[in-house]
Amino acid sequence: MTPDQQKRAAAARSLDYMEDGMVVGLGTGSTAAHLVDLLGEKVRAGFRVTCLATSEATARQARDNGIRIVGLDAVTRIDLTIDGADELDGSLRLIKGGGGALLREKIVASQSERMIVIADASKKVTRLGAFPLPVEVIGFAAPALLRRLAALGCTPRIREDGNGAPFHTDEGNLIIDCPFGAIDDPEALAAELDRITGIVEHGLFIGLASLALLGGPNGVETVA
Ligand code: ABF
Repeated sequence: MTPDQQKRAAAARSLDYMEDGMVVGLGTGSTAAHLVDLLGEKVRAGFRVTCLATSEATARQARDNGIRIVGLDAVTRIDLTIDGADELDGSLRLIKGGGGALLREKIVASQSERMIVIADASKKVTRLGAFPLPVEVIGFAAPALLRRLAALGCTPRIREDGNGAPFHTDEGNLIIDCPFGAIDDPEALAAELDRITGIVEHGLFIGLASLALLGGPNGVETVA
């Protein structure tokens, strides 16, 4: 199986956790795109689900697939969120935000009764940090935050779009990518980042996911 087929297999397995009538958060990224595609098939066959999207891209894809997308004003609970990840460790701590949607992803995940991660098996690591940690910041604060983040032990860079201009998130903020190499204490780093004014949110997702479905060469592995 190719990595893309492994992602699709993980996405397909996650549908087993979705029940008729649920309110579901839909993630962002290529693995989540498989999920939206597969869910669309079920919805067109009569499955009923109400969804929140974690990005404009996912919202568009879902609507194109006939999936009902609502905002947080329309629901009082989210039963389940299914989303991808850039890295996850054995304790289900995640790095997310490579796709630039970490803020809405974390808002939706933190409002959810349950979060399931779907990914190909290459995303599982023993130690988080090889993937540069995305940090979403207010543009005005970015120059000062580059210095603050460098002092934490990385060489931070403002993310660019494909044309060499700063990349803007769906909320109009900037992303600073922080290659830490290896993060010894993810909880401590998350707490440190939470304290810095001007940082809107960061890509360390800790205590949010309760299950990961990882597509690999021998099928889908479950990490709980
Ligand atoms: C989103 O998409 C992100 O938080 C993460 O950055 C990325 C994972 O992408 P993919 O599924 O394409 O590997 O879930």
